[in-house]
Amino acid sequence: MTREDLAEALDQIALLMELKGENPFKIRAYRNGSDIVREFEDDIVKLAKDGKLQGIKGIGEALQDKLQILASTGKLPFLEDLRAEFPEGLFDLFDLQGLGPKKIKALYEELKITSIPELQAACNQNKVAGLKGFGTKTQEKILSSITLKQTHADRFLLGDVISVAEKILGLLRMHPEVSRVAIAGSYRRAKETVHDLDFLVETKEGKLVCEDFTAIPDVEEIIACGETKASVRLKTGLQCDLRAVFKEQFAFALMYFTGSKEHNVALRSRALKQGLSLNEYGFSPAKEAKSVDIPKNLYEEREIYSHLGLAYVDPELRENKGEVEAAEDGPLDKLIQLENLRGTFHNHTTESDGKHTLKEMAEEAQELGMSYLGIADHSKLLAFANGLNEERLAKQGEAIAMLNKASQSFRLFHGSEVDILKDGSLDFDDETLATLDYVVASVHTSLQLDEKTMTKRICKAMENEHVTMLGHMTGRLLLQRAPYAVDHATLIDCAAETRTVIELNCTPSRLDMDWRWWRKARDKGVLCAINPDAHSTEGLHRLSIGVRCARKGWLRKQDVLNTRKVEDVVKFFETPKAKR
Ligand code: DGT
Ligand code: CA
Ligand code: CA
Ligand code: ZN
Repeated sequence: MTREDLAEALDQIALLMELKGENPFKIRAYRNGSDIVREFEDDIVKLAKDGKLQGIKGIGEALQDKLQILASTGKLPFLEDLRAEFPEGLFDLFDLQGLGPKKIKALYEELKITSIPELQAACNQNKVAGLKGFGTKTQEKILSSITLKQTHADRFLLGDVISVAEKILGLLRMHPEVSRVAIAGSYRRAKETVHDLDFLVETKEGKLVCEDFTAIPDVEEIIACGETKASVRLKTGLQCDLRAVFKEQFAFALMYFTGSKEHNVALRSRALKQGLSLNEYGFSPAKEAKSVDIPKNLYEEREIYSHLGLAYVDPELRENKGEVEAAEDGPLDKLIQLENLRGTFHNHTTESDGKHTLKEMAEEAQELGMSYLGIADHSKLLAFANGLNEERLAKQGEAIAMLNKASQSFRLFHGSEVDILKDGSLDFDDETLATLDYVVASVHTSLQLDEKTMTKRICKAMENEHVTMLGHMTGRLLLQRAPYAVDHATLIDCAAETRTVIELNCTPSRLDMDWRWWRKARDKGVLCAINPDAHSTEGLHRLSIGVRCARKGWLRKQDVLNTRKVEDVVKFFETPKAKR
């Protein structure tokens, strides 16, 4: 029983109560409770087990009881009974974008819908639009989110699998018969979503290690287990593959299973030109080749590349998008690293929709070794996110100035995530924007505009002298919501012309602007800001995912604004855009 199990149970209770239409205060108590459990400083699982939850603010008696039962028995009859009141398939509906408990309740009660296929059928028969509170637009939205879910059914966000990947790597590393461990596949290439995790070990005892692999925690199903490979599905649905190889094979297997397939194809055809056949086990003479020396003792990927006459290619670049050609001409440019970042810009506090205060965010940033932190809370248009008006913005500026006065070694920058209105104007006037250190401009409303109108709208915002950077360019929510229609190339050109920075938003479901566009942006001289868009102190830790995406987009240290020293960032902000 983990902390997350406890929190998840409370969340589920809240959801089910909402579905039943119970008292909103009761529901809120469970929601708050799950947040508290997730963030509690001490070992809350142990406290719950020992029945020592009294006195924790926000955890009343009803919650204490349930947490204790769950922590000590691993089961919660109360929750099981609640669940039993509804058909199982109904819970899948919660994964659809834009469907909350109220709507799901209506669908269930009025149309007897209990699963995604039933909902899809009802939409197709135009039955959903007629329900109170729905309409044709909602029906269309439901249909498109079902389609989106179906296309991505078996993919996971990179950011969601990092902790389990690290955990399994750690277990494999500790195995006494294992001498080298790696994770390959799309995970190593830092794809924004992954289908499965591909582990690789060097061992003389493949069968044993495969067997032990099937015994890692949280396995739902053992798909295969043999002499050199094993495959399991975890309870989360994530598949994990293991390959066990000998020392001489390791580098070849790592290269092969890292992929991408397209990169492998390009390497194999190079090998063939040297009379060599290349596969996951090593080099061998190609069929047509008469006599060829087979290189021996290659234990590192670098040595294999070198034998093919290529410089080493970082895994993130292995998509056959020009990296093989670049590696023919000598070492590739050094890609950005997490250690290069000195600060970051787009972050929220309790002043808008963040969970932690200005001070807490600043402390966490310092804890992470940053020398500056930009605050950019929402602007007034986003009332649901508690966006700031001019007055509150000014007050926040004073608070930031105070904190800055108190510290020599750390600097807070005062910014705003200002909304780009439908016509491309901004949610604050120029006079207000001029009081800020910098401005992130983002679209959060009117997402349905056609591509041309949307592109023009965003360009207009970038033309504003005060707009330092463009936030989450396409608004995509990976595996949930399609990007809004924009012309990337035009926006990149516009950013280059107006000297507007483009954000790489590190939220695991965003990773926006997409890695496929960064090399082009970089070559046009557009600067990137790697922004966590943190809504809590925890969110600041996401920078590492952003850096991996930036690397995948071929970005170097000099292409990223937040690698600069604080005094250079100050200078950058103070310089008129045209001269930056
Ligand atoms: P994923 O799992 O869909 O997120 O993407 P990958 O790239 O991890 O794909 P996966 O797990 O099927 O295979 C891992 C790597 O193994 C892949 O990137 C390249 C290599 N590989 C797999 N199947 C083939 C194949 O048929 N031909 C070649 N050349 N390589 C393959
Ligand atoms: Ca994979
Ligand atoms: Ca695989
Ligand atoms: Zn935003």
